[in-house]
Amino acid sequence: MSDTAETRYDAVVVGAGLSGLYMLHRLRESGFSARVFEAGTDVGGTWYWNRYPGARCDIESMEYSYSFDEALQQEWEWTERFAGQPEILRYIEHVADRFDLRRDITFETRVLKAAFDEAACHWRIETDAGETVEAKALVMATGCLSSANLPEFEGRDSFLGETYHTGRWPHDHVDFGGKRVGIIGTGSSAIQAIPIIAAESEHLTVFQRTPNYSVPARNGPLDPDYVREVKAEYPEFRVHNRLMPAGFGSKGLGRNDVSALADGPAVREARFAERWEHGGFGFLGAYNDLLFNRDANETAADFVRERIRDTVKDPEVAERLCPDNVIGCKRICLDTRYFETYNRPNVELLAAGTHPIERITSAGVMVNVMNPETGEQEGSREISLDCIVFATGFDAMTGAVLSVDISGRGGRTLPDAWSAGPRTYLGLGTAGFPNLFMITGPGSPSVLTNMVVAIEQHVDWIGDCLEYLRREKLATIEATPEAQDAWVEHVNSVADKTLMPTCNSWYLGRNIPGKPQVFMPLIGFPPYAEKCAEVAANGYEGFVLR
Ligand code: N01
Repeated sequence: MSDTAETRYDAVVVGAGLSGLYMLHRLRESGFSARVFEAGTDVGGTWYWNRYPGARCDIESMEYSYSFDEALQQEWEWTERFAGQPEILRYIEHVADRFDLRRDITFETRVLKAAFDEAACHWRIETDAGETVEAKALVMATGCLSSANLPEFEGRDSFLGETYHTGRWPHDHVDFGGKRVGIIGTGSSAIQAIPIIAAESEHLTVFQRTPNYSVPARNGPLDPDYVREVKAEYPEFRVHNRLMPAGFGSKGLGRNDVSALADGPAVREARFAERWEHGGFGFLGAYNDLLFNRDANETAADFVRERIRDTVKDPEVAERLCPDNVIGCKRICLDTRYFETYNRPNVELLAAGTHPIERITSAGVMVNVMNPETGEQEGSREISLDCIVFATGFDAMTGAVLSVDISGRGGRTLPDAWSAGPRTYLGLGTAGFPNLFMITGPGSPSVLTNMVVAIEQHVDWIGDCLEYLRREKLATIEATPEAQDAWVEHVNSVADKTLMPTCNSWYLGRNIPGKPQVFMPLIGFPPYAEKCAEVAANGYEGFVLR
């Protein structure tokens, strides 16, 4: 085993997205040696891979950015209320340049394997470039939505046309002009891509398994007065956002702290309409019980269904687009003229109720044609296509972590430790895997929070923890099984008080056949951040330090 400065690091970080980049910066600031491995050719993570037409953030740009450096947040000029992918990527590249981060990042290199060496108390990490390095700490900055889900449709690989996955979009421009395009899926990615692909292509067929709720983003140029106002007190603005349940929105419409059932229909309609016009996630803040009470939830769901019926001219198509599940139990989508797109003559919606996908053929997609009254199959129809876009989402929250062959104490593998679903303490560590840290791991608020806020809180916690180990001359930190069991229980009990576990969402792993079904993110950022701070202040309570 080599012991050179080049191959031993205080920390190895996997991933150079928003979390890996800030982790590297923080490690350097604390005087640690660090190396980052990144599969892509450059920085950006989510915003590097998801270049599909229309890709845009659903958190406002003044909030979806780093707060750790005042000069950075003052100098960067966002142009739109919700930034598009190219602008976010430019921002991340700017951060990489500004803090000279690339020199410690090895691009186009995947970490294949990481094994904890108990005798030496370090991780041994192997890459697909044939390199092996050692590190005291291993930080998985692999993102929550980065392992693309490409379902095993029968005949998938026989299709002779072009295929794309929204989460693995090519870097070169994809020209849909004059082409017949099919898109599978109607989640956030599809809802953003569909209006643009419809406008560019000759014909677009949308294959919808489950209709989704979407509210208008109302994106537009940022108001310079608003930018000035935020920048005049950026640090305070960040503090206020961190105190919001999901880490954003302190200058928004806020949450109306009454039950939806306390207002009569006319007042309720006006409240929902105000938020619908305002645009963005604030819609679900119209009342305080929309995610807790089924009847309250139904009032918001009804409002959105009515807007779909107002917008889509063909009543049958409108009905196919109306979801009947709980609004907000899947991540709500933000759109720009999504439902309007179904009024175009070159767009067809095939819903699984009447036209489920049977298989993919060399020429397109074969659907079964079902009788809507009897549910009996009446025949099949082949949709001829030049391109298929898979907007089929991700193996969320665990997919990327588990794609690395990680083994901890006694050679136990992570897939074995997580065979019944992910088990973590605070979403930061997992029992049996010393000095393994996850940024925005399962069991932390992560995807239910403004991701940049969640990332900064985790990176700072990990940075402080590594400084503590160094100061106290400790070799390892590891979650205790008891603290972990109690934490998993806590995450589930918080979710069970809400309507969020009630549908087939990726929060529960239900989008991936065979994946254990566990509600993975923790609801509520501020109490979580407080708990993490308390754990650290109490000498890392719930962890064993050796
Ligand atoms: O993925 P999804 P996504 N046969 O899993 C369908 C974030 N994000 O990439 O609902 C047929 O939501 C699936 O159908 P169903 C955001 O957090 C943010 O769109 O499972 N269909 C669904 O319609 C988001 O939630 C932004 O029945 C199949 C779709 O594919 C998350 O990323 C933008 C299928 C997948 O939807 C994921 O969004 C984009 C099958 N076998 C993404 N398998 C913004 O910031 C799956 N589907 C705005």
